[in-house]
Amino acid sequence: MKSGIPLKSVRTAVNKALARMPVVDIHTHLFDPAMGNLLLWGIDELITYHYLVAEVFRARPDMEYKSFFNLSKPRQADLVWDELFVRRSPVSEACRGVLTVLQALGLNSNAKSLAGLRRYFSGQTAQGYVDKVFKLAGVSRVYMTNDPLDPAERKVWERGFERDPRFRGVLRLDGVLMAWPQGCERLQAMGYGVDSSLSGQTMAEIRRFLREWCRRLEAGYMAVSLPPSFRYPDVTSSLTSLLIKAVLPVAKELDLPVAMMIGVKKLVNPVLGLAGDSVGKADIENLERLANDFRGNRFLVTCLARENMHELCVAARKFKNITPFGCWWFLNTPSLIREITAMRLELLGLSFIPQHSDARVLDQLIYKWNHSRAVIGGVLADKYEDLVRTGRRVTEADITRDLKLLFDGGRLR
Ligand code: FIX
Ligand code: ZN
Repeated sequence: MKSGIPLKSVRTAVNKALARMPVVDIHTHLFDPAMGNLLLWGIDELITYHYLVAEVFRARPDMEYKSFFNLSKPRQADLVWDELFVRRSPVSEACRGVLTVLQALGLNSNAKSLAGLRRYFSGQTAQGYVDKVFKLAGVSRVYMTNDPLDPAERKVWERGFERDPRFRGVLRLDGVLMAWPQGCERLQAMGYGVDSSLSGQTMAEIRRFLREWCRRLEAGYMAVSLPPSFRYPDVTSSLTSLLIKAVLPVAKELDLPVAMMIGVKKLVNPVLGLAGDSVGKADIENLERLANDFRGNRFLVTCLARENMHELCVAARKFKNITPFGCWWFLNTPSLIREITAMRLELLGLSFIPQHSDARVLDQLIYKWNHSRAVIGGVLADKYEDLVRTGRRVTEADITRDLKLLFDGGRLR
């Protein structure tokens, strides 16, 4: 019988095991490198990330939105670097993230300008850089966010390309579900016989759309982001009908989970673009009703409001078909990852997916996972130390087994 790890060595053992554990990143906005410029990478993309755009306007409240967005991307990056990284200490999580990436690449975190850093990135190729970043981040595969209603992306899928198995498809449905009947016109343009009345014929065509694109993407799941006002059932909303007559039946048929990302208020400040979205508390009772009514469906759920994360844990204790995942967006900060992960371990044991990166720029995988590993490793070590204090024997094999449960993407294909 393998002897257990002594209490004083537990923390080291956990962090070593987590550093060795390749993670499956179940939600990103990255694209297979074969999809060309859809995959964002490099210093200018890193510095103009919408998280930093929101912060630069706080640093420069005098600056007109137009005057920033009219700049070219490199000029925007120069301004953000100067304001957030040179003229003050880059203490925010998004700023620290950039420095973690530079350090991992052996680059200068104290550079006064981006010129030197740009030389490094101009020497990289997308394919080579994917290999390097996945290795540095300890990531084995990522799930993309694919939207066939986006003409630029659809063109690439229709042209076809050799898939990189590390980039898995996900059918994102906001364009269909959240913008009906605009979604209707776009589906018509793709050749689906739908009409805005949500007739039986329309539902059949939407199910055809879902099947065809889940197959083309080899989708690991379908996903939608929902506002805090999400209601189920809501006979007045097209969303409820589309969910119960199209999405959930097809998801069950294809044995695919449906990811629900709940609590985003889109474009509260539209001039900020992607940086203009906000958060609101949702009523988790609606999710409980949906999980209850559709027990044959699997739901991957994350909430944007801190307050909702506790309710989500409890809802998952009541409905085994709910899997909480990730510390999404405004919750993806060390203090909140720590709080949420501890709460989940204490209420759900190991039956959740602790984190996703939401990376929009390839390089971000390095810091999002470096930072999350450090925090989640710390919380896990607390839990294992508590176990050892009870006399429970904890071995390295136990820890590795448990980490696989948490980080290998659950039952996703
Ligand atoms: O809906 C989503 O997938 C969100 O993650 C994004 O819309 C958001 O812009 C983001 O990048 C959050 O990290
Ligand atoms: Zn996202």
